Amino acid sequence: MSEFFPEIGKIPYEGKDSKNALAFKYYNPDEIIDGKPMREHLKFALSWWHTMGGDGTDMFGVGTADKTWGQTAPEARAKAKVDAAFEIMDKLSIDYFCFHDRDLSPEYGSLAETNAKLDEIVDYIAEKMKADPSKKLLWGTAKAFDHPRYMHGAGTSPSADVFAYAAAQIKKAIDATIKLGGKGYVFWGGREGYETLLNTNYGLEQDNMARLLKLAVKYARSKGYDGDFYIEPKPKEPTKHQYDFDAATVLGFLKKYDLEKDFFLNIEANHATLAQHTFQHELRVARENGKFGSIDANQGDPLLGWDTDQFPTNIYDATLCMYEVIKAGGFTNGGLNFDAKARRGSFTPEDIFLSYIAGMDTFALGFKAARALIADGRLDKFVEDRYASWTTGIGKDIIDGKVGFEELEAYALEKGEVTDSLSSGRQELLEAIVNNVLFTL
Ligand code: XLS
Ligand code: CA
Ligand code: CA
Repeated sequence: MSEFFPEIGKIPYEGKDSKNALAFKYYNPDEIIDGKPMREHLKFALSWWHTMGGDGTDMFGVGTADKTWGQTAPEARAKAKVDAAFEIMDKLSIDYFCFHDRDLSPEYGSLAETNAKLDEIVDYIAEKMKADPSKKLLWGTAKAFDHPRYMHGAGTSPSADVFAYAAAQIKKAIDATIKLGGKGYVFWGGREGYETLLNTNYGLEQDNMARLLKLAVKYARSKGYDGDFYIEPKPKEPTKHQYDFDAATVLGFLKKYDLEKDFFLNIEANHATLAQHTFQHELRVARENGKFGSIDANQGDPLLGWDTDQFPTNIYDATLCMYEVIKAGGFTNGGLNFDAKARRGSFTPEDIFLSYIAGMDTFALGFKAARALIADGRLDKFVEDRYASWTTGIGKDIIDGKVGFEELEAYALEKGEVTDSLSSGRQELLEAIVNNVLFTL
């Protein structure tokens, strides 16, 4: 089979002194760290939608990059996409991919025809995976938001017919995920939200969303699926108010509807910042609640209030992200999906590789920096000392449930003013320690 990128070979790891644009400076896939190769710690994934389909189209202009893969007929293009994707993954040493059903194969005249054509592509991918078992599916999902039928939502549509259609589509996407051995299935809100409460039955929409998720779990488990389900929080865009606003909102939803057993969170960096949180905040909320699942690695632009899905190049954020991942015990079923696209002006085939190299090197460096921060120990020690009052005396009694308000009042009356029990939060020192560790790597 002829190559799509004959001018680009397998991207080598050349180390930080290399000036070769088409080489990794920090990502050394086979470097063994704590007994396993870096590729298994990071579990990088290619996003089918941006990489294989995203041509730079935006609200102000047509595409700038050619993502036709040399084919005009949809069936042939879908197959060529598979071949090109496997070539990209291979050349970049990426082991995983993620898809929406309609990224793999578009809609045709009827649902039955669309499903049949999707089956053909899924079979084709399964064959490729059989020939090269190093390529794996990280997660699958359904594009239940782009067609006009989903203009008012899918699971939260006012139309029960639309709900049924979405369920049928998701059923098929779950089948594809299972067939390709995926260990994750993502629900990102899409158009599950509202534009105005004046026309919205908020309570029914939330109940129906939960109904859809329960039906999905029931179906997938009945087919032997033992992977995770993820919800991917996002506060806005496309709707003004997305129901899965942020990690904390989703946790409340999962609890209310008794969905905690099956669902974890897929945290996207750009969605965190749109919710006015840091990426690390969202990861911390997920981890502290035992719900850390997977990551969509990208970054937004602090000057823009929309989802720019840029390739991540911010080492500081990547470091604090990997710090949370390591503290969460690393990835199990999840991984690092590059839900990211090269800028519209970065339109050449080579830019696909250059942007992934930038993102992968950023996370490899972030991983090493996070490990160094933990090994350095100063941050952890500081936090431990800061909360030392909870390990003995009255703090321990509170935690052990040994005291009530009366005892606490007696303690406070006896103790007198307590301002002196506080010590400095030392934020500047801690930020300097992070810099110190980062720049001595
Ligand atoms: C959009 C989301 C989407 C999900 C998958 O903002 O990031 O791409 O990751 O549906
Ligand atoms: Ca995403
Ligand atoms: Ca996004």
